[in-house]
Amino acid sequence: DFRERTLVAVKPDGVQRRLVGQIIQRFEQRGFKLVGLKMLEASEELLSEHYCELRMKPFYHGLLRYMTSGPVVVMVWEGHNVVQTSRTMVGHTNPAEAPAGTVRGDFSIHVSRNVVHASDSVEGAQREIQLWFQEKDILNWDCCDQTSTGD
Ligand code: DAT
Ligand code: MG
Repeated sequence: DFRERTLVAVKPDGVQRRLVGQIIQRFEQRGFKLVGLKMLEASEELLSEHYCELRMKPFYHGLLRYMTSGPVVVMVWEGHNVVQTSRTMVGHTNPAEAPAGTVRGDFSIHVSRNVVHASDSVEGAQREIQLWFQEKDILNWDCCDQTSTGD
């Protein structure tokens, strides 16, 4: 499915460490298509929905404090197998177990400051995209090498 979509977010530490450009570059370079992008300070309400499955975890409150500590950059990326490939590109949740070459393996050392989020399933991605984006803010566009200039 070439229209598969996933949600990727640069977390507050990633924004503060000026890693947004490098993270976007990796997804562009791989061949995925950016169809949604915004920067915001996420509310606790939004994050508690986003991380609803983790509500009972001991790190949950720290996670919400971290995720509200500054702006995040949230993106929707589209392309063949984008959910699974993004997870591979992002690397293991715990950066200590993330290989070099992955975002977490290259840019982070601690599980509670792991720089980036990526949806973990196609269904999860759909849920998260609906949560973070309005339909009108996700844009369909065609590549210039596949369309006539018209002039
Ligand atoms: P992922 O972000 O790789 O999908 P997850 O969904 O299991 O991982 O957890 C969401 C975030 O919660 C994760 O990126 C960082 C934080 N987290 C997970 N496990 C943790 C732990 N053992 N200690 C501290 N924070 C943790
Ligand atoms: Mg997750």
